[in-house]
Amino acid sequence: MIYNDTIVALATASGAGAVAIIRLSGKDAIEMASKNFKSVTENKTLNKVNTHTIHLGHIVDGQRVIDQVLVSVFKNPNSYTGEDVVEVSCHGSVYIQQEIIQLFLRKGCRMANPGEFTLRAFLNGKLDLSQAEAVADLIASDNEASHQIAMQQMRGGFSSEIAKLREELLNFASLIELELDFAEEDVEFADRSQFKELVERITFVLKRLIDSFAVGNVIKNGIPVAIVGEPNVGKSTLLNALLNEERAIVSDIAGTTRDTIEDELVINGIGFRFIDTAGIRDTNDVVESIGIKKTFEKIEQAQVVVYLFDADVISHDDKKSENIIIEIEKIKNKYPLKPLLIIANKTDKLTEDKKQSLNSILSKVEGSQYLSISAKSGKGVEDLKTQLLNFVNTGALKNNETIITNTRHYDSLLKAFQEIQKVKYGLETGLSGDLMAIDIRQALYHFGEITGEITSDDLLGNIFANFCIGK
Ligand SMILES: Nc1nc2c(ncn2[C@@H]2O[C@H](COP(=O)(O)OP(=O)(O)OP(=O)(O)O)[C@@H](O)[C@H]2O)c(=O)[nH]1
Ligand SMILES: [Mg+2]
Repeated sequence: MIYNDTIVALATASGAGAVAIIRLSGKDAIEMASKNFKSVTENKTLNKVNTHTIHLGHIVDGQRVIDQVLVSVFKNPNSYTGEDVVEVSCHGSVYIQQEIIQLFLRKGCRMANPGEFTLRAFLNGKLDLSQAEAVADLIASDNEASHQIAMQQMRGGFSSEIAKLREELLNFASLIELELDFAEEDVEFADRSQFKELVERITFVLKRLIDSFAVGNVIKNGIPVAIVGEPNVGKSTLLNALLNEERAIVSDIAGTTRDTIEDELVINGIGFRFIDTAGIRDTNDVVESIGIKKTFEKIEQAQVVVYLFDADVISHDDKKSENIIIEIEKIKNKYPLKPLLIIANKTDKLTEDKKQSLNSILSKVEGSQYLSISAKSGKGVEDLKTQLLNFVNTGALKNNETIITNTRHYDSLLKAFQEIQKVKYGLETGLSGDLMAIDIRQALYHFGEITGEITSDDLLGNIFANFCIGK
């Protein structure tokens, strides 16, 4: 699929800026730019310059000078798209950007579709599909962790891991298929013990990649942390303290927060999404009870639960403190696998003897991690952030292992894994070569889906539609 037309788009963000870049790609890119460019150096035309050079001059439309610009020329195949590419750096006024783009459209360029430059790069073999997808992730990355993962994927760490396994598997598939041609002679070209070893290795790698999706997914989307507890204990105050802004309304009226409020915060390069919820209690207020129902839904969706209680109330009210302990046990029973952090708030109000009784209450919530803070003064909020980081398994990230963040890859890996399990079973049970070859081909198919050896127009359309125009 080689394109005949030349595309144009603004490569920089829309709106006014110091400089804007307009990018052209396609077989007429250099010729078109050349016809509308007047170099400051006499007798210089763009269609005669060397590749990877930059030229000062003016974009002109007949006699009319539109702007003074710098033009970069990249000749195929050594460009981002693999085609001839011209980048015009102009002054960043929206008017100038539009004038230059309109000019090239009049001269026969077509407006690029979203992601079309990267699509062409993929079709010309400049990057594989998972690398192309990483370009979009890289542009979307807004913290250290998601940046690191996208960067690694774009540089081909993941692709080469998959490609290597695919190639080894392909070798065996060929050998087994060769055996089929010599069926009468009963020969074995494919060494079964070596093949078994390969299948084990592939299983191991696939499992690691599939498991990494749990981490990758939360890193990409932010780790959801639900802040829950009875009304008036200071949940909204804590959200504000974490974000360092007055995000949620705080008041001493119980039931202030009725809907859930969410906001993001990056802690040490990892994105967290904090969810302030309506206080949990039995209520007859219809609106509030809807909010409480939502609270449980939010716990369900959260990766970490922060349970807040009012240390001041607890330390002088035995009945209340008993209730709190029951409440905590309830959450633990309902969500046994969810990391739970218990927080005593309003410790600024505590006198020395109340602190004693608080400690004895906290010792009853055994097996849970707890912290004492004052959301109002901010005391202990930094410790809370440290605790939250401890909950996140960032081991894989630190070790620079490949982490899957893309649902499409996850899907293909799962399917490849299932097929490989069939192959493994076939090997153990001495399945005939022709049947085994079918399973291997299936596994190969799913590997190929990831890197783009196997694609369909629908799939490509879906992937690149999510890009911005100009990339
Ligand atoms: N002294 C003290 N007061 C606090 C602290 N945290 C919150 N408060 C006060 O407690 C009251 C309730 O705070 P909110 O943050 O609205 O409580 P909430 O848990 O969001 O309450 P609901 O939304 O009704 O469930 C407010 O008057 C806060 O100023 C604290 O650490 N120390
Ligand atoms: Mg609130």
